Amino acid sequence: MSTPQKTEFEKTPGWLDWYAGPSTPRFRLPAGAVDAHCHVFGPGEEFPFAPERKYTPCDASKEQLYALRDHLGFARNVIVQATCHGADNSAMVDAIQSSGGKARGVATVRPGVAQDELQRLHDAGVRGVRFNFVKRLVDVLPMDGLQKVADQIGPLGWHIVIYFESQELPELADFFLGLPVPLVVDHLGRPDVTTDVDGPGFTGFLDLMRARDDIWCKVTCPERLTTTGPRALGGEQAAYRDVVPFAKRVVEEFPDRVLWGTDWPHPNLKDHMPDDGLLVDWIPSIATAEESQRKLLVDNPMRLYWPEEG
Ligand code: 0GY
Repeated sequence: MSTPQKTEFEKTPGWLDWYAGPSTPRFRLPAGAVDAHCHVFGPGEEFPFAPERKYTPCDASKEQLYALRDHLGFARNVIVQATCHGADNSAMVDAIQSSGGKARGVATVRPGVAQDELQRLHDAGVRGVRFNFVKRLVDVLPMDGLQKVADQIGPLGWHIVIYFESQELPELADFFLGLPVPLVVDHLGRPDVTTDVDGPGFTGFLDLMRARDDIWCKVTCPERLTTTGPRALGGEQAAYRDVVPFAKRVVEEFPDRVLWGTDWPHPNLKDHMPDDGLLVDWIPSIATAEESQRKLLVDNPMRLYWPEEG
C-alpha cells in the first residue's frame, strides 16, 4: 500500500512568522467585537497553497486563529481569502464552517464562476468577494471579467472588498464607482503616511468615500503603513503614531462605515511582526469615544456580515 503523499512547502525567504505570544490587550474590546480582517494559511499539508501564488507563508490554522480571537477578546471573525490560496477557497470555507457561526468569509472567485458555486459559498457563510489590484500579490484580472462577477453577486446581497495601492486609485476610481454593490476598501486605501493628511493623495481617497454612501473602509494595518513606528512590541503603547491621523480622520468622517481587523497572520511584513495585543491597544487612539468604538468593532461589522441579527 502506498503512503499518502504529503505536500511540503518552503516558506518564501525572509518570511516573518506570526507572533506566538501576544500580550493581553489593556484596551477591553466591547462585547460582541468582530475582527473583520484576518486570514488562514493552510495548513499547507491539508490545504495546499495555489500554484500561482506570489508568496509561500508559514501555516496559520483555524484553531490558531480562534485561539487568538479568544485571547484578544473578540467574539467573531471575518476571514478574507488570502492570495496564497488563489481562488481555491477550501481553507477559508473550512474555517468558517467550523466556527459555530462565529465567522463569515470573503472569497476570491474567477470570472466565469458558476452561480451554483457562489450559492454554495453563500450557504457556507461567505458574504463578499475580494478584487485585488496589488500587483506584487496577484496577476490583475481583466475589468470586464470582474464586472461580470460583480453583476453575479448582486442577488446574493454580497459586497466587494477592494485592495489597491493609493497611487493606482486615480486610474481605478471610475471602475470602482460603477460597481453595482457595496464596496469595502482594505487598509485605508494604503495611504503614503509621510504625506499630509489634508494633501491631495488622501483627499482623493476621502473623495472616493464621499462619492457613495455604501463605500466602507477598514482602518487597519498601521504596522504595514507606518514609516516611523514605534513598533507594537515590548509593551509599546504609542505604536504607529504616523498612521493615527489618517485612520482617525476616516473614523470621524465615516463612523458608520468603518471596520477594524488584526490582519493576522500578517502576510508579507518585511520589517517586524507586531504583537496583536498591542495592535488592539492602538484602537482607542483612532476611535476615541466609546460610541465610535462600538460602531467600529460591533455595530458596523454586524450590519455588513450578520445583517439577519440586526
Ligand atoms: C493583507 C495584505 C496583504 C496580503 C494579502 O491576500 C493576501 O495575500 O491580503 C499584503 O501583502 O499586503 O490584507 O493581509
